[in-house]
Amino acid sequence: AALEVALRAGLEAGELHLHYQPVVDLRTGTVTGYEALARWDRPGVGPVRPDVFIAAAEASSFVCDLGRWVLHEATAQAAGWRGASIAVNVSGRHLTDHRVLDDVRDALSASGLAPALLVVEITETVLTDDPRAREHLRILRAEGVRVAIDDFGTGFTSISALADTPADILKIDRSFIGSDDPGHHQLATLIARAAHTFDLRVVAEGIETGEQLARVRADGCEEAQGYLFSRPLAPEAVERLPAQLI
Ligand code: G
Ligand code: G
Ligand code: MN
Ligand code: NA
Repeated sequence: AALEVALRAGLEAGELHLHYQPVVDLRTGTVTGYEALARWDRPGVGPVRPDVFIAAAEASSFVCDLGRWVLHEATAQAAGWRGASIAVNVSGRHLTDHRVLDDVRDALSASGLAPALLVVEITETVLTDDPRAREHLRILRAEGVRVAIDDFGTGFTSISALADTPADILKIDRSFIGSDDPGHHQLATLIARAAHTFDLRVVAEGIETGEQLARVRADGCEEAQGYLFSRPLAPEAVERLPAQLI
C-alpha cells in the first residue's frame, strides 16, 4: 500500500511519463505506430519497474486513474505523429470498470485522434475472467477502436477461443521469439497460423536478432517490435527516428 500511496502522489506531481516503442511493418520496414509504456522515475529512488508499479496500482481502482492518464497522454502525443497508431496497455481491472468506455472516448475527443489509430492492448486472461471485459471490447470496436491480445501464448487460452475473441491483432509473446528451443519456434508458427485463420493481424514481440526477424517473417507476421528496431523511446527521440527501420 505504501507504494500505491507514493504512486498516487507521483502521478499528481508529474513524476510519470510515457516511452514509445515503434511497431514495424515487416513488408515495408516502416514504422506503423508505437506502443506506449509507462515510466516512473521516483525522486530519490530512481526508476521503478512498470510491472512493479502497475501491480501496485491494480490493488485498487487507482489503476483506472492511472489508465485514464495513460490514455490521455498517449493519444495527445500520437495525434501529433500524423497517421501513426498508438497502442495502450489497459489493465484488466480498468477494462471491466464501466468508466473505461468514457475514458477512451474522452481521450479520443480531447486529442482528436482517429479511433482506428488507437489500439487497446489487453492480456488473454482478462477475457476469461469477467464477461464485462468482452462487452466493453465489443463496444469499443464498434466505435472503431482496435483491440490487441498482448503476450499471447503465456496464459491458458486455447487456440479455439480465438474464434470468438473480440480482437483485431494478436501479439505473440516475446518468450517464444527469444527462446533457443525449436519447440518454441514451432509454437510461434502455429500461433501465427491460427491467428491468421481468424483474420487477426500478427505482431511478433521482442525481436532482438536478424535470425529472429527472418523466422517471424517466414511465419507471415505482419508487424514486429523489439530492440533490433528500437527500444522504447522518449517522445523527443521518436521524432528523430528514421522512417525506415529495416
Ligand atoms: O515497459 P516494460 O516493457 O518494462 O513493461 C513491463 C510491463 O508493464 C509490460 O507487461 C507492460 O505491458 C506493462 N505496462 C507498461 N506500461 C503500462 C501501462 O501504461 N499500463 C499497463 N496496464 N501496463 C503497462
Ligand atoms: O507485456 P508487454 O508486451 O506490454 O511488455 C512490453 C515489454 O517488453 C516492455 O517492458 C518492453 O521494454 C519490453 N521489450 C520490448 N522489446 C523488447 C526486446 O526486444 N527484448 C526484451 N527483452 N524486452 C523487450
Ligand atoms: Mn503491451
Ligand atoms: Na507483450
